[in-house]
Amino acid sequence: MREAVIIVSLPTFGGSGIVATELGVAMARRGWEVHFVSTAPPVRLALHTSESDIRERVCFHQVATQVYAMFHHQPYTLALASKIAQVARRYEVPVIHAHYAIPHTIAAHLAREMAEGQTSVVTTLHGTDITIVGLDPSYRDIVTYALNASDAVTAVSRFLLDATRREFPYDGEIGVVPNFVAPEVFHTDQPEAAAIRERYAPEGKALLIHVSNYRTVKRAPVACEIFAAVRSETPAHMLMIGEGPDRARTEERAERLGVSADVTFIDGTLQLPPYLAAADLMLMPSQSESFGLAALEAMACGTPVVASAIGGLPEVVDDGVDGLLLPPEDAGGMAEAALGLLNDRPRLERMSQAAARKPDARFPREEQVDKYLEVYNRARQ
Ligand code: GMT
Repeated sequence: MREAVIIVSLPTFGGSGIVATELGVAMARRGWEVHFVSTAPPVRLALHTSESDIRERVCFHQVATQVYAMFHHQPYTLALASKIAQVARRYEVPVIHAHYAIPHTIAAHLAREMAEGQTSVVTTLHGTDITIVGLDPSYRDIVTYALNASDAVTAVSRFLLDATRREFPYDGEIGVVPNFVAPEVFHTDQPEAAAIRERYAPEGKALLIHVSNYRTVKRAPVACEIFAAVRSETPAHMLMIGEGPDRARTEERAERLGVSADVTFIDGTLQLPPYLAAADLMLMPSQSESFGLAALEAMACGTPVVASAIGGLPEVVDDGVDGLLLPPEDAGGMAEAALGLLNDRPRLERMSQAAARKPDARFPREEQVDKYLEVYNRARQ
């Protein structure tokens, strides 16, 4: 098979786009021709463009939607399908890999029809496409169609596989390919971390971090509540990193809790790893999380997480070994757990070391890329 793939993903600050980008980069390093199709260049692609393999083998194709006043909502899926079909035809690409079932897989199916070539469609389910958006009555049927018309389907965790089986009439195989991180980017050796610590948490203050795209499911205001409880017992500072719809509400919550002077909000475009490495703990009180890529990124930088025991997080975090898991509604318990660790530095250090080993030991990148390649081969048969 010609070693070329079209990767369709969201360019925004979110896990599915990051995984799609890192997969494309890893495939290009293996000699594949990679075509990203999206509305904007993938967020993390710039981290790798100094490599000649990436510059030569990766191409970004921008989807532009014409804004026409007659439409209340611009038909983005159609523009996306047209662009995928053009790329598939022009470069004779055998595989379209859609990350997130809607609208990406639907656009991929349309593009396949339009391109009239021998193109396979692979769908990777990332989470809310099944657990939240896909369950909405207006989307359930189209997600069911997206699954059944795909040549291969993968999910990022065992949890997501089970949720898909439970909620959707789809009997085909679902391969589990967990998320992974780029080890050359996410690791413990981050020289800028010391200055970040000095700036935000001097004189032995504890430094906590929350990273999210501020959607309701992330419960960012609850992260502030947990922080406020921690700070009432010990000197501490919190970094809230990211952008999204709940950010203003979260800032308001910090103010109401009287901790805004000790909470720094930073947008999501910065170089994340030094901030992760500078922190003692990450707080992730999500209401749902199919995998929790942000937790794995923190762990890779040696920062354990105090997180919700929900969804795919127990597949990522070994409770008591490299992080702590509590029921999502137990914000008080999460605060106590965080305080317990901050007051027991030798235990925190052991957890930090175990966390740093986790991505490579349990989710090595090359192993996950091999799995995706097997899926592409299966989809072609
Ligand atoms: O929820 C997000 O942060 C974004 C969302 C996405 O589709 O971009 O993330 C989902 O996919 C990530 C990558 O596979 C997973 O690590 C996240 O756990 C998952 N989010 C949820 O399930 C809420």
